[in-house]
Amino acid sequence: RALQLTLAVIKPDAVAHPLILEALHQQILENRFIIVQSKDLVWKRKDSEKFYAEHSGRFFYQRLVEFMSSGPMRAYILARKDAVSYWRELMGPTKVYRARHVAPGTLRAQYGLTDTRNTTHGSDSIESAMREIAFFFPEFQAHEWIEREEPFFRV
Ligand code: YYY
Ligand code: MG
Repeated sequence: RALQLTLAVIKPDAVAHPLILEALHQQILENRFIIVQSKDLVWKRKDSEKFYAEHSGRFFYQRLVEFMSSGPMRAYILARKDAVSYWRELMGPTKVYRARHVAPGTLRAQYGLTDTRNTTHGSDSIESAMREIAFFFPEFQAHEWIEREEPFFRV
């Protein structure tokens, strides 16, 4: 399909700094994503554990779970041509020091603080996007939205 949805999240480290939050939001607009829905929210530790269950047992899991439930974040359902891979490209590599070396213009390279406090999340596949959108926006009917909007979409 030409039109794709992805889940993007501005993590607590970036939301805590108004200018960085603003810069990231601006990047979404400049890269011609459609903001389908967005909301500010705070996770309980349980939400954090559930969302990152695939990483349980990894050495960084505890610090990740703690960080992601440490303060407000902003979640977006974004639509665009190739939304999933386009947003991942824009974010850059997971680890900020690596990002600064291999992809200096990316969001994580520019604004990331550490490998954990790395500013943003993005779904890594269409399947993850559907699951993660449902996690953050349980009322949203993703497939219906695409069916309805795609005929009007021009790349
Ligand atoms: O999908 P992405 O966020 O780029 O990376 P993942 O490998 O899925 O890891 C999820 C999340 O875990 C990452 O964004 C920060 C955190 N993390 C960490 O704190 N330390 C690491 N060495 C690797 C990942
Ligand atoms: Mg991931």
